[in-house]
Amino acid sequence: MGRLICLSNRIPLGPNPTGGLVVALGDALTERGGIWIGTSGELVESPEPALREIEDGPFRRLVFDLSPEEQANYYHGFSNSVLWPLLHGRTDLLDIHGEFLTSYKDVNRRLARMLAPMLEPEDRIWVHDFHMLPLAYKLRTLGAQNRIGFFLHTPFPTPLALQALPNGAEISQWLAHYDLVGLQAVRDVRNCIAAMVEVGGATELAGGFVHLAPRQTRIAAFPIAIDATDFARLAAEEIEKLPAGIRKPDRRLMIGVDRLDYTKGVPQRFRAFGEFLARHEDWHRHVSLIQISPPTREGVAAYDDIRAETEHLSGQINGAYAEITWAPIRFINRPVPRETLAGLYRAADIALVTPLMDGMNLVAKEFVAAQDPEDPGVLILSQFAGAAEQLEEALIVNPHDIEQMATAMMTALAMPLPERKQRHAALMQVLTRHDVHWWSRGFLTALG
Ligand code: GDG
Repeated sequence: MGRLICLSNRIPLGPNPTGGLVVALGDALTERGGIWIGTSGELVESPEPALREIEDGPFRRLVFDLSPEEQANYYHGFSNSVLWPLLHGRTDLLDIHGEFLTSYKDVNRRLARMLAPMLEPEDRIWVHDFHMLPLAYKLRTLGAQNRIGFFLHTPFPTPLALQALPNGAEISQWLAHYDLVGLQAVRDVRNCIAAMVEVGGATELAGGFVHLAPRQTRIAAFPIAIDATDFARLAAEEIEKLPAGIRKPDRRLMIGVDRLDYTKGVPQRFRAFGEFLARHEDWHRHVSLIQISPPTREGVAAYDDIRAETEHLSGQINGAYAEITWAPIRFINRPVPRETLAGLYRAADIALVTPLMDGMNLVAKEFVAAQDPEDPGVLILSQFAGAAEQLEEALIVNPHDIEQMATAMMTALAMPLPERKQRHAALMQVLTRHDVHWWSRGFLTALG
């Protein structure tokens, strides 16, 4: 069996890399002598046209540098200011410039040229996410015949949204050069096939295949997952280490954890909490919301806007309701260690996972896994998170409907223990049956 070669924009660095993808792919990479390839995180004026080995890890890792111009045009530009909003249906935020697309293609061509000479015929290639959509096309141009799979971590947009992109049809061409395109949810598979047919001129075949001459590609859903058993163990240990005062007998805790991104629906969540407080004066001092939102993609204008909006809203709600012994919202704009996060999930009574659009949303799964099965908290989950297709026993809400979300908060706070236990058991069964190993095995088996 050939090697597994994984590519993603960011790769886990350091001697003991962590993160969901490391758990998912680490075994396969170690067993098959695989390689993980991605950007180094370093900017240099003239990047070397060669991959550089990182020596000190459990599996081989190779990196390449970007230039400041590529960081601006390929990464912040086409990846984060065109593809990210497009894939989440936010065509109003598209920032289209010719030099963004040129740089995006150039970086992918350079990567393909560095990778192609290393390939052996039996190697399988697994490309992750929207930064590298054209990689298979570029590799095929250089003669690569390998099995190449692609997994998109975001949603796939509707054909109509895709038409907002001047090169919308080209996306279908790029996808058609993969043997397998994996998406998070069934809705994404439907959108992708429809877009390839309507915008790209492909033909739909039976069994999830599409034909775009001269190639045939399978499009299928592989909902990404977590190591639920391991996360449950971590949370049970870590709750004991939380600082005193986080849990109070007469105070319930809601939690939100999201990169500070406009797709995550944090303003809508704050408004709903404000609506809840306006409706339920008896709950003042007895419930608070911790919102952990590490900043991300700083320097892209839309991200500066979401930061200003959320700071304004949390300030407004705290200003209206806070008392000397209680503030309704603790809005934390810094990353929190993973262990603390696990303990906080377990300490929380309610998780608010209310994205306007999300590929999967792993926070929803982490919260469920972290709960005490004998006294579990309640998950309030947006219908627009990919996770909603699997986590049907959550309280499913429409994040645009502020009143409905405020009502769901009350329903969650009032939910009797037997119902909480029954919902949690059902959710946990989904997570243990479909864990992260099931996810990576499923994709690699389909690719093979
Ligand atoms: C993309 C897709 C898809 C967050 N804050 C902190 C922290 N986190 C961790 C969470 C979770 C991860 O980051 C976030 O994952 P999500 O899935 O919620 O969202 P994205 O970052 O947007 O990820 C998404 C995912 O890819 C996987 O395919 O589900 O739809 O958008 O693990 O716990 N971790 C730590 N400190 C923080 O402050 N340590």
